[in-house]
Amino acid sequence: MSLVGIVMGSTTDLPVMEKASTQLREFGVAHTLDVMSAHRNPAKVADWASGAADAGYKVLIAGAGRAAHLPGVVAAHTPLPVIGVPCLSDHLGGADALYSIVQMPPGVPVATVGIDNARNAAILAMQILALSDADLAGRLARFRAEQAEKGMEHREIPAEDPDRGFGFQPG
Ligand code: RP5
Repeated sequence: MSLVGIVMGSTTDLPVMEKASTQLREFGVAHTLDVMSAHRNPAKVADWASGAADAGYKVLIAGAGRAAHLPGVVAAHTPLPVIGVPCLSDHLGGADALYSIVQMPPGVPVATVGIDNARNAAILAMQILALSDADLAGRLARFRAEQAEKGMEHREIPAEDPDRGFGFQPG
């Protein structure tokens, strides 16, 4: 059964939203990918989002660009947590989508990640799933530990070569 439902407003968003799918696949989390637009297929979106909880989904990820109303419309039709991904378009540097998604009025939240950051949406979705899945929580903890290791570097700089430390030139 698919636990995460990924939906996007257009196939234009696919290169971005596929990154969420790749991240979920890496952790073995079953999910679906759908393309449907809040303005071109409004009835389909309402239908999909209304039925998502009964279909077994636990978290939904919705990505869209421009006047990105899809995540908010999805959130309006489901009690499930919805994570919005603002997708970059050729106008306004993605700020249009970011503001549209993050500025949901109080009462119907959409957890919003950064522009084009579908990978973070997948990680956040898995963190939500991990609240009731100890095995997934363990894998996420290992993932965090690996990142911590990659984020640090230690270099031994011999006294006779004091310039060779992260490109830092002592002044
Ligand atoms: C939005 O408009 C979509 O989410 C997409 O990011 C953008 C452009 O869609 P297309 O006109 O390329 O289908 O609805």
